[in-house]
Amino acid sequence: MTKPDLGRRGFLAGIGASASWRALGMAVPHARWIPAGLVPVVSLADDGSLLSSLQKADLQVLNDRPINIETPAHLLDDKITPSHRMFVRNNGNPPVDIGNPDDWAVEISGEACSKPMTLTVAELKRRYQPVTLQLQLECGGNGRAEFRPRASGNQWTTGAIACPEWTGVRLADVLEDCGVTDAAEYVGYRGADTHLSGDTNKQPISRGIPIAKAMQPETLLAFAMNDEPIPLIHGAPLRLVAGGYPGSVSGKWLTSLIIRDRVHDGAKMAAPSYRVPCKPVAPGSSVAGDAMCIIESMPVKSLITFPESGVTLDSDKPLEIRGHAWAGEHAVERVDISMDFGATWQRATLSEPVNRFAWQHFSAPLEFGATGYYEIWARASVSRC
Ligand SMILES: Nc1nc2c(c(=O)[nH]1)N[C@H]1C(S)=C(S)[C@@H](COP(=O)(O)O)O[C@H]1N2
Ligand SMILES: [Mo]
Repeated sequence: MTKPDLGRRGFLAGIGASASWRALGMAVPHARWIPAGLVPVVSLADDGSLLSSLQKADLQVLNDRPINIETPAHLLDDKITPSHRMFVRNNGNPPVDIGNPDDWAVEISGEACSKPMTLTVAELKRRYQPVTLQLQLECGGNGRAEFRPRASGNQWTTGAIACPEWTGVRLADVLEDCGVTDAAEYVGYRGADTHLSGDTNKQPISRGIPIAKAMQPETLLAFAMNDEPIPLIHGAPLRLVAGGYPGSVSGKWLTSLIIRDRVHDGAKMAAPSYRVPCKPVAPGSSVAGDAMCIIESMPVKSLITFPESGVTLDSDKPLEIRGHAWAGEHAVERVDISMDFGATWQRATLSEPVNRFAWQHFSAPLEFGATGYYEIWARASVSRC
């Protein structure tokens, strides 16, 4: 028998005892072969036990290292997305043990912060007015699976969107206390997740938002989601929520906020990450880094959430279809529905958003004539985007 090539595995002394493996609470018979930096897939659950306890059993796992999970369209039917139906997008390994959530500290500093400070979650809750808003988070890569030619990265279909209710404090209130100066351009974040390589000098992601976005009254340092503490996988105990921007700016497991006097230069800020061509180009064109712009407000989109795609209906009664529409920082003006492959469109009933940056709901009664195969298409539009 040949001896296995150990490679980095030669340095494994003690790895089997690292926090994420210990959190499994059971023996790992082959622990000595665990590669450096590897975390157990199953320990990513909120209680450190099994993946199924994430209660995302109905969702679609796209990747397990790092864990990325999307939501089938018909499971996004709720007006307020329940936590167990929210997609998961991780760039690295989430922290395993956050200790007492109220003692969690976030450091606020940077070139454009004249009074750097460290605040615990308990202090944030005590000092600032709580705000509850419904805010949509959509991964910048949502819909990528339909790109031709294929784009690299997780092949999200339509399910990297959610619109839960968040409770937290306004980032603007906190920034004011840190004496934000006129030089402020950007607010970068750092989180407690670790790089997949196991290299502690590297961060999986450290993005951020322009100062104007940070100052909007809807931009939150959130500690609760749908009236419960934020689940670990979604960034407990404290995350940024900047609705309407790509989800990547809404940093999870926040350990620091850096008030920059320039565009933040953390991990995954440089081109081509989370950028799009500044000017539209033909699919597949290669675009130079300096012609790629940071994604800010996300584009307009709509999603039919009822009925489920692929259903067989045995009734010739009219069917009320429904779904949501959103457009980054903009309100959606109208949604139209077609059941004849786009030849004609009927205007759907569309609700107003409950607050800025919350998705809107549409519905439309459909009459089916002859029995057969139908495709129902939805198209949302905005006046300015
Ligand atoms: N610290 C940290 N924050 C993060 C990420 C991450 O990997 N680490 N992923 C980002 C991305 S790309 C997205 S789309 C959202 C996803 O949030 P969710 O997993 O709660 O749905 O979190 C963002 N915040
Ligand atoms: Mo994302």
